[in-house]
Formats: sequence, structure tokens, C-alpha cells
Amino acid sequence: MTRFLLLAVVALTAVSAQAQKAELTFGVSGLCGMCENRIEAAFDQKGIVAADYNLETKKLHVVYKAKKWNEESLHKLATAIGHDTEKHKATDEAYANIHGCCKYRDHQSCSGHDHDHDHDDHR
Ligand SMILES: [Cu+2]
Repeated sequence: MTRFLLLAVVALTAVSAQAQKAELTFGVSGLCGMCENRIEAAFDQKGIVAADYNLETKKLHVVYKAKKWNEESLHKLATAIGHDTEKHKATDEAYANIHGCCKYRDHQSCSGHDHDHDHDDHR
């Protein structure tokens, strides 16, 4: 019995030491599915376990390793690709780089002229 308990403790310790995961949900500006893909792609990084952008609530949920990332650096991943977060603003340069129909600051949307997308070679 004692032996089993000891084993369980050792196993538990190993799991928690291996990766201290943290979660964060914060607001990120976005308009359409392209924004969603762009934002999630930007969070495809080492130490980020999962990133899910909800277009309806405009919130991004991130599961990350607390050793590698923090709130500040996560927000900056979004602003680096031109998307404002609830705490940080993207630079005008970064904002200018996003697709024309994703200009959330101007309240335009992609709907209605989706056929334009095929001719764009934005990555
Ligand atoms: Cu978009």
C-alpha cells in the first residue's frame, strides 16, 4: 500500500514539473475567417499548446507553457500581425499589412466580395 502511494506521488510530481501550463483569454480584434486563421497561425509557436479564436466573441483562448510565455508576450504576438488586443495596439505598419477586407478598424467586412480573395497572394 505504501509502495503504491509513493509511486503515485512520484508520478504526480513528474507531471507537474514537466510543464506548468497556464491559460489566458483576451480580446483580439478580428472580422472574418481569414482573421481567425491569421491569428491562430501567429500563435502556432513553441510553448503554445493551443490557441483558439472565437470570431463571435472576438476572444482568443490560449493554453501555453508559463515558462516560455506571459500575458505581455502573448498580446504582442497578436499585435505583431496587425491585430489589436484589449491591452495593446498594433502599429500602423502592422495594421496596414493585413488584408484589405480585414481592416477591422474601418469596420469593413469580407462578406460580399469573397471572390476577390483568390487573386490575392497574401501568403
Ligand atoms: Cu479578416
